Amino acid sequence: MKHQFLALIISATALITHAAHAHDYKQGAISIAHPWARQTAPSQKVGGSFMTISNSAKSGDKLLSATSSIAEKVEIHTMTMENGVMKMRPVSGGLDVPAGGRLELKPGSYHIMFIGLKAPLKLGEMLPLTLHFQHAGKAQVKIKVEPINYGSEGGHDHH
Ligand SMILES: [Cu+2]
Repeated sequence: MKHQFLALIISATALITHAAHAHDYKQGAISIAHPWARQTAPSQKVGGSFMTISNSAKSGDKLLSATSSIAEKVEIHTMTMENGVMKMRPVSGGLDVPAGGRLELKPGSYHIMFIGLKAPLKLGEMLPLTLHFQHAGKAQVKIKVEPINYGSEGGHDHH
């Protein structure tokens, strides 16, 4: 009984904390929830960004590409297992955002990759990113820079 009560308090606190720093964007039928990136070391020239993209339309959409002024190049990456090693590579043809469904960009899976960062990503910064959708068009979002261990589940080894 006591444990249940404690669990309730903890999950309520987690909800409030999440709501407090969540930020969401909308473009047509597409919603983008809490786009974020991990802070980077000064010598680090690459970084990844993650978010949840939902589609309230009756037909599917596609995330075709992304652009940002913070890096020389922005790519959409997938991670695959090759000979027991996780490797990432650019996706071809974009990523599906199913009708009434969602696309999750998260560590160890699909992500937006910044190649040739012009400056280190600093904790708390809000950085510009434009997402290009096949049907919804361009969505301008701000990526929030989170701590290095944020959203951690398995390493994301950047080459
Ligand atoms: Cu990558």
